[in-house]
Amino acid sequence: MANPMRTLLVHPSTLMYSELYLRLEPLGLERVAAAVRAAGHPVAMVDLQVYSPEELWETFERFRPDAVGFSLNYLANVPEVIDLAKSVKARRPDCVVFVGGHSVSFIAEHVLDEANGAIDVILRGEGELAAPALLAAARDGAYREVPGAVTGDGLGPPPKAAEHLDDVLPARDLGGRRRRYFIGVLDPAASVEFSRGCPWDCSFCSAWTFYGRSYRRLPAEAAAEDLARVRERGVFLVDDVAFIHPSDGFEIGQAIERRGIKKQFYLETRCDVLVRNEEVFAYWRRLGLTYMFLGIESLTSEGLEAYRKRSSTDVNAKALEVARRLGITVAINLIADPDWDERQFERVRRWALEVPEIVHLTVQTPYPGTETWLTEARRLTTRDYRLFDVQHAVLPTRLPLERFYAELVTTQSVLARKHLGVAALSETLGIAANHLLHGQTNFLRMLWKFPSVYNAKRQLADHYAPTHYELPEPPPAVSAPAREDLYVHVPARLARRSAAS
Ligand code: B12
Ligand code: SF4
Repeated sequence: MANPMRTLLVHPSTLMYSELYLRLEPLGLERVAAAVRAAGHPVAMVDLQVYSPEELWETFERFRPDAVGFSLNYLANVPEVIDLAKSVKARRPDCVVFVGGHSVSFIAEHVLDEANGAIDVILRGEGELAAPALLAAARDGAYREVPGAVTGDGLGPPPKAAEHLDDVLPARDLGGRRRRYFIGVLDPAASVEFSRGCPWDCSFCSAWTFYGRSYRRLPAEAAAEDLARVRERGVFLVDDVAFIHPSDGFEIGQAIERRGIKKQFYLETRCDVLVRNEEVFAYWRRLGLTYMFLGIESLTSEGLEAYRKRSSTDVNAKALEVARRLGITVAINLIADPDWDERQFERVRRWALEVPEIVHLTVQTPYPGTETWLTEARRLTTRDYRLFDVQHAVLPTRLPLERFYAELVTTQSVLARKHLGVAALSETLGIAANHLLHGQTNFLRMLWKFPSVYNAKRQLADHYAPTHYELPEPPPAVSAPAREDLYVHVPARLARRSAAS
């Protein structure tokens, strides 16, 4: 390699309100790190979820990078990343600063402007091909030739998706402090990706717009190879929707069995997929599938319709029956509509106490890259990035905001008490004691932190904190948004059509 670029990759710190339940390894950044390393560049990585800012700057001085790349999957992390980029430039103005990840891909030009010269390039879309291409171009500053690049001088060619997900496997060796990663009782937990993308098109979600409604998966042997490299017994599967095709689950499962790999798995899937493909989930139950997220989102048909969930309340109920029959612990997500009053919160509380599942409540939030950003964002009451974390209301609430948060927090604590309260206490303490024996305190800390994190006054006060960076002005509201405008990776069919015209 003629011009190796010493590259430091950085993940921002944990989101305040989710830190309670999880802290997961930065898998996307580890995949980018592997691709950069495979291209011959020396790489270091710092995850601010588990390292302090002081430790980041120590690594910066010791490693002396030529380039620093930040991961920006979550909108709420935008202010932190812009400030870090400014600190890098203040320390070393000639260092190339680049940023990539899910959320930043939808608002690249705006973030570039807000950073006021501290960010040289934003790479939209997947990073495995883009990051090495950027580093190859960096010495000459020829960023405009890099797929997905957005610079002060304009846009590069469209982003390119990796053809084979197994060309690189995540550089898990670069992180350190892996015992700090956990999700609920899976403590510690590693993250693994078997497939990428989602063919559905829910109106509140940007997973499908990012990947252009595509779906790819790792070959079974590569998936098993990656899993074999993971030391932790707990494994969180980051796939948008696990086992859409039963054959995917069976082939990967058999490859895992052949290697004698034994893990405890946590995954996320859709209710209709679980009902349709029960046999593959039953098989995975035998392989160690213990926990599952199901996005139910709404308890009413109108709600499901509005979110274009393409599922029904019947199918959702059946999915819960299937999971119960299989003995899989389910965490359900419901979306709290800012239009809710006390009655709807009460209805959710009653329902949640009737079902054995863990219930999470998140607040409906129009993110750039979603259809709701185009239909709802005009009504935003704030553009403060830090409030776009699905725990704050950024749309007008029917109840006075203070009352809305009081209801939200009451509901969150009812839901939490149900699982951490008297009935669940003996089981919870058993799990906690077992973790302590193994020196794992992440889960135990979570048990005590709840009241300080979920606090209606604190949530309200967040709205009055000084704002230094804001989301872009939303575009004029439309009732039927053009999908082509939303995609980061444009679906092949649309790309062919626009090339032909
Ligand atoms: C798995 C997942 C989770 C998991 C684990 C999250 C974690 N911390 O690891 C769980 C279920 C726990 C979770 C929780 C939440 N999530 Co989530 N999650 C995802 C999901 C489905 C996949 C992410 C993933 O790991 N992908 C696999 C890896 C390999 O891809 P990747 O990280 O995107 O990295 C690639 C690119 O982004 C890029 N890239 C990434 N970093 C960098 C850096 C550089 C320098 C470059 C060049 C490129 C680059 O290259 C990588 C390789 O191609 C995404 C949807 C999606 N499909 O992206 C939502 C998503 C990211 N989550 C979302 C949300 C809202 C949340 C929550 C806030 C929800 C909540 N209930 O509170 C929490 C917050 C979690 C937290 N950080 O504290 C939103 C983000 C919205 C936003 N605009 O901010 C998304 C987009 C889903 C959606 N609704 O549309 N999440
Ligand atoms: S919410 Fe789930 S099913 Fe719907 S588009 Fe997003 S990833 Fe796909």
